[in-house]
Amino acid sequence: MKRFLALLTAVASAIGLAALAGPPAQAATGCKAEYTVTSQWEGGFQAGVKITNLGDPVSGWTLRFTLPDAGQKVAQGWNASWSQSGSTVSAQGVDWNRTLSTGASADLGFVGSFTGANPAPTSFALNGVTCTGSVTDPPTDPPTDPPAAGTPAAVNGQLHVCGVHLCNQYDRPVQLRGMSTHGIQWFGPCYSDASLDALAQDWKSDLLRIAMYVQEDGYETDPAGFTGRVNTLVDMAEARGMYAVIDFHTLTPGDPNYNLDRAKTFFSSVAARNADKKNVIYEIANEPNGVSWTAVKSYAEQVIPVIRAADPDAVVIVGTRGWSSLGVSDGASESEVVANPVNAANIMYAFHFYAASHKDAYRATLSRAAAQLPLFVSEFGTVSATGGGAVDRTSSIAWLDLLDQLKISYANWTYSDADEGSAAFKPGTCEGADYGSSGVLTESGALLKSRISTADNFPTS
Ligand code: IDC
Repeated sequence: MKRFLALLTAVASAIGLAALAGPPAQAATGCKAEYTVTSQWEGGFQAGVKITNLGDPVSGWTLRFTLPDAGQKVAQGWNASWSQSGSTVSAQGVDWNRTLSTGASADLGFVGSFTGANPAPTSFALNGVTCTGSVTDPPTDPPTDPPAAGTPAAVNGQLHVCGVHLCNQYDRPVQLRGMSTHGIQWFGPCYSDASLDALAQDWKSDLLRIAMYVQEDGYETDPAGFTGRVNTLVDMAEARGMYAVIDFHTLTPGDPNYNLDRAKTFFSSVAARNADKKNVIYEIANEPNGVSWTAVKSYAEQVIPVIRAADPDAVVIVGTRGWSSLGVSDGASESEVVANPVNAANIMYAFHFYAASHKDAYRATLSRAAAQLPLFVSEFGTVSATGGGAVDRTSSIAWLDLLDQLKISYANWTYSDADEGSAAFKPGTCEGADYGSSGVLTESGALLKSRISTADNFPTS
């Protein structure tokens, strides 16, 4: 009877919902599974599985995974009802862990036997959704190499948003000036000790933006590998006293919700790992395009809580509609953001431009919007929006002067030797170790280096 009543209530509330709000929106899904063999002996082992729900809350779940070797068998488990069919193992949540809110974890385990090898299981799925979080031993504490005294990250410390500005540890507005990587899947050799030494010491850059493409042979092809590479670059920036902007470089498709589960998985991991560092800024979606502001806002309001759960005090940059043009490139304007801001604190909005394509109308938008919204120019180019063509010197200087005047932080596309006008180095530079001499710079690189390397004069009280 009790069960019948519960069923009736469920049916009634489903009908109620449908009648009130139309078909329910598809629930967000996503998960991370961490598998650890805690002990192993002749023919037997004990393993723990930590499962983290990165999607919407669930009130019941089944975890499935595959044991790769035919001789591997689950004998007895705990904190779930366990069963095995062929190589597929199922673990169903029990009374005390059946409900998992967003970001919540359940720890399960089992004792098993094996005959040949005992490889880690593969393809974890929670309620049928593959857990794209890495399947590894729990992460060890990251190395910390606190920035040396006098460097931008040491002087300014933990940043936060104050009014429409980015403020330092003395609650005073600061402007960070620096460079963006190109896609790290393509230009890995450009981000070496030598090149980052040049960026920190010769360029006196305040920040490195780490552009981790999600598609185009990026994150989606190797989540664990790209997460590790980003973390290494965060450490390399920290060791040189630079801020690191972790850019989840969505571009095509333009709707960031396409990558919602990946974003939750990625950011829960990098935010937990880097929570104690003071040099990290999270950029959750590079350039939304072909999508409404309400869709972008909805994405932001699902990803930001995942970051905050692990790293409560970091600044988060939210991409805007129309390739982060605050909507201008889609015929809209900043007013849709002002009227309907993301419901989260300590955030800034991205504004991107390419100086040869985007001129007075875009500068007017930035000037207007800067009075109402905290803005961060997390990407801009001196050339056309294709990333190529000639440097538009006049427009670039007008932009840089405006950003300085408004104290808006920026990262220039790109600190790389790509064969395109926006790159700072001539093609082939990253095959060598010389990033310092003037002969390796392009016109864009020379202009940016001259602008970025001037004294910062950050307030210290
Ligand atoms: C461009 C790169 C180019 C690459 C292309 C597609 O410069 O080498 O082939 O992406 O991946 C953006 C994007 C940024 C673009 C850049 C120039 O954020 O990924 O890089 N751009 O087109 N928005 C406006 C311009």
